[in-house]
Amino acid sequence: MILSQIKLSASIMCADLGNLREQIKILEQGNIDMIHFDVMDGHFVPNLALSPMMLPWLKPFTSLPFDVHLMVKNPEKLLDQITENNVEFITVHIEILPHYGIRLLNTIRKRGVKVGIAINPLTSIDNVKYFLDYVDKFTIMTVDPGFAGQQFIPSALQKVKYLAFIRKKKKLHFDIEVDGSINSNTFEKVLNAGANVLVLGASGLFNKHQDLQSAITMVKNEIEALLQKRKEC
Ligand code: S6P
Ligand code: MG
Repeated sequence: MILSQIKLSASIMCADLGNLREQIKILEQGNIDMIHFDVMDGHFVPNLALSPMMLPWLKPFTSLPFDVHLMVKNPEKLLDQITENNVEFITVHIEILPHYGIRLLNTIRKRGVKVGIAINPLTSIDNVKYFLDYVDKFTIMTVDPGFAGQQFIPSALQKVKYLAFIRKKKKLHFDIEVDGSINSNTFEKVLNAGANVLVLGASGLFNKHQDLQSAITMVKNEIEALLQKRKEC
């Protein structure tokens, strides 16, 4: 399976929230690679989403790794509550980092958690150069953070390409993730640009008209076919 080069991360803010444990079981049985757990504070983004309070109700019931995507102004206030649940990744936004960035990233890493940095559509990619040695994953936001169901922003592809270029040039190993409107219409674009982690949300996986199991199979077949096509070119 060439699909193993690509990791699929399920954005459970878009799942059936009344049956979250069951939904996560299905994701696990379908060999999805990661749970993407969106936290919003109503300040960094004009919306509220999942809370770290939910982690003890979910994390112990699955072996899937969790990536907590913090769309909040003050991530340090939530660190204890998140890391005591043994999550694998914490992803913070580059837009809040200038104030205390390296200290925050080091604190996350010291707690045995991998570090991700997310970059908004209107934020320049230039500053990533300061973070290359501290990061396990960059997340290029392909929509404005805060809401599901938005339109893909094509200019984000340039950022993915740039990261793929730097990673190769400097022989680094960070993951390049894309988050926002990742679905049948955009898989090929983001894969060709160099993304290797796809966040699947409302449009890519948790389609209300299809059961989750069939959606997983469909997505995997689609991506496998795209990778196969690319290999043959
Ligand atoms: C957006 C959030 C994302 C969403 C995902 C929704 O603020 O960070 O992780 O959950 O984008 O999926 P879709 O397909 O509706 O964009
Ligand atoms: Mg997200």
